[in-house]
Parts: sequence; C-alpha cells; structure tokens
Amino acid sequence: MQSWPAPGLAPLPGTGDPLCLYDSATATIKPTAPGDTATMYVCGITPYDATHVGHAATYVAFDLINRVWRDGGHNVKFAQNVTDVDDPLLERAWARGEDWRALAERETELFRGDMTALQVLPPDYYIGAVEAIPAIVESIQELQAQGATYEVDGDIYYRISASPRFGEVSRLARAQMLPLFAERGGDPNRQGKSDPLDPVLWQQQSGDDPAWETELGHGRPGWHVECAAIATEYLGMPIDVQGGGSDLMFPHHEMSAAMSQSGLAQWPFARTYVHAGMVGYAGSKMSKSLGNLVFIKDLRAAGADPAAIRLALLDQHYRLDWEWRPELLARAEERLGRWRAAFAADQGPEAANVLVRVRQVLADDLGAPKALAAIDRWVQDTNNSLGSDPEAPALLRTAAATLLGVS
Ligand code: 5CA
Ligand code: ZN
Repeated sequence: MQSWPAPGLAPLPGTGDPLCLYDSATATIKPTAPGDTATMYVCGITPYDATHVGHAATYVAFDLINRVWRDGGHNVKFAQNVTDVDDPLLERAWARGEDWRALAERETELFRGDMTALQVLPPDYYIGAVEAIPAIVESIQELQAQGATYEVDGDIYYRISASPRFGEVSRLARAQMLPLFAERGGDPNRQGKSDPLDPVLWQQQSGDDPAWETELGHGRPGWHVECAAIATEYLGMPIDVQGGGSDLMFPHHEMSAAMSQSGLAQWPFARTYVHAGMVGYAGSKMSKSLGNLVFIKDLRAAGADPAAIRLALLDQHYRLDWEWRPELLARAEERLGRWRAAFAADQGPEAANVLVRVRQVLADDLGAPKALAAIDRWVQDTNNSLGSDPEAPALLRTAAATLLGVS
C-alpha cells in the first residue's frame, strides 16, 4: 500500500541516548539495544472509521521510538499493517450499503492525511491484509507443516499448545484470557475446537464474504496471523519492538507471537513488547463500537493546529490511560504559541543542557511530558528576555521538530 510523505528531519548536534522501554512481557524497563538497524512493527488501523484521538496517541508514541532511535544513530525499519478485510469492516460496509473496499480505501486515505498532519514518520512497509494474502498463506502452511493446526468444518485453527511460551506476552491466567478472547474477536464456544482459546487462521467463505482462491481453499485469513506474517515477512525475527495499544496485548499480540515462535523454531518474536495506554472520552475507552469518539479530522476542521494536537498527546505519558478533554487542546495551543515566540527570538539562555535533558528523559521510556517541561522552562526564560545565546532558539526549534515532531 502507499504510505504517506515523510516530514523532514533536520540534524541535531551530537547523538541521542540509547532507548530503554517498558516491556510488557517482562514487566521491566529495559534497553532496546538494537543493532545498526532497529526494527519496529506497529499494528495499524482497521479502516472503517477515521483516526480518533486514541489512535493518534498510540501512533505518536511509536513515532517517538522511531525518532529517538534515529537520533541515537540507528537506521530504522518500520512496518505497519492495515486490516483491510475483517469482520468489523465488513459489518460497517454492509450496514452502510457500501463496498467494503471503497470504505477501507477512503478511511485509510483519511488516516494517511491525519498521520501526515501530525508529523508521524511513515512506515517503510505499509501493508494491507489483502495484499499480504500470499505471505499469510505461506505462514499458515508453515504452521501446518509443524502440525500446529487443525480444521473445524473446513476452517483452519492454530493450536496454542504448539507454542510452549504461550502467555509470555500478556502474562495473564487462562481465566483472564477467556473473556478477553471472546470480547476481542475470538470464538471460544465454537464446537469442535481443541482448546477454546485456539484462534482461527483461515476461514472458508461464508455467504457473500469476500474470499480468495488459495491453496488453503476459498476464504480469507484470520486477524492474528495477518500481523505475524507481515512482521516476519518484512522485518524478520526478532523484531526489536512490537507494539500497539494495550487493548491488543491479549489476544492479538499473544497470538501473533505464539504463531511466529511456534514450536520455538525461532524465539523471540519481539525483543520488546510495547503497549500504549487507552485514551478515554466521556467516561470510557474511546472506541468505534461505543461511538464516544473525537476524530482528528474534526479537530483539524475546527481549526486546531496539528502541532498543538500533537503537543496535547505528548503531554500524557504514553503508558498511562487518560481521558481526552477539550481543555487539553486549548492548553496545548497556548503552549505552542509560547514555544513559537521563543523559537523565533533573537537570543535566549544557553540550550545545550536542555537538549541533553530532552534526550535523557525521552530515552527513559519516552518521558515526553518531562521533555515538554524542560523546553517550557527555557521558553519562559526566553520570553522573559533572559539569556543572550543567539544559537539557542534555533537549536531548540530543531530539537522540538526532530525529536518531538512539533514544528
Ligand atoms: N487493525 C487492528 C490491529 S492489527 C486494530 O486494532 N485496529 S484499530 O483501528 O482498532 O486500532 C488501531 C490502533 O489504535 C491499535 O494499536 C489500537 O490498540 C489503538 N487504539 C484503539 N483505540 C484506542 C484508544 N482508545 N486509545 C489508544 N489507542 C487505541
Ligand atoms: Zn496487528
């Protein structure tokens, strides 16, 4: 699929610090320690509704990882999927009497526009489930060859017992897994399954569902194997960071890791599993199914500067759950005004130490709110006409743009 245009990244003096991140699988903050090339797979949208603030917060968080790695001297290979065929998308298309492909293409295009406006660096590989079907079929065939699959009325299932480390990503007990599996697209009660938690890999066509003629039959892929196949095909194992919102930890990331590590032919799927907190609105998690959504396109249409939206998102630590409130945007717009005034000043207090601090706090599990606070102090002094370093405003303007994506 076509990705979106990359914002320019002006170089900064020196090198950023090695990035440490909270890893869900070990419940510790640990060095990401990538080689020259760092790899990241971030789960993409299911394109049946435009980007809401929760999506944007998650993608901005992973964008910081990309930026901090690059600042630390790494090349970054970044892949993201688009779940452009799946039940919720098909249901929405049918409810609207619209072709599912047209709906997916339109919402994906809106998403590209929002990501561009928010200065999110584009993936090197932006891959739709539909275009990945050959790779997905190959992954399923590998699992079949390992004896890790079985059929129920022609549908192919993955046997979670084929993965000795199943459970290591979410660290949940079975009793916790079952309701989440049912809630998030699983079918624990289907007759004929070996284990209620086994996820579907390939479903034969039913009714008018879209289907593809493959060696596995006339059907379409399940969700988890989509991300397992795309990640391993484009990035190879192990991936340095596998990520998405915390709602994907179970079953999605547990299952895609289990499939990729099946039989432990290869381990780990990812060195670090990173999960962004859930953004809520009006008392519950912002979600397409609840309908309590604040869309980026609506904020933009109402005149919000995308840089201010991004600042509002960065002011929340990525790992925490939080609630969107319109005041957060108003506050970010004021802050952006103060920053721009200071960045345009002729001089300010010496700023090299501010850059050191920003790099330090970002490398420590993406402490973006602390980075904003560090810049705030310099901005306040500059706007109070303190300091006489003529290089300082340009240095911090570049730091804000390159490290934080705020220009
Ligand atoms: N296509 C799948 C992933 S393969 C999917 O979950 N799509 S999605 O459109 O529902 O979500 C896209 C991304 O936004 C996921 O990483 C998800 O975890 C994240 N996300 C969804 N809702 C929220 C929210 N309220 N707050 C933060 N992140 C969210
Ligand atoms: Zn995914």
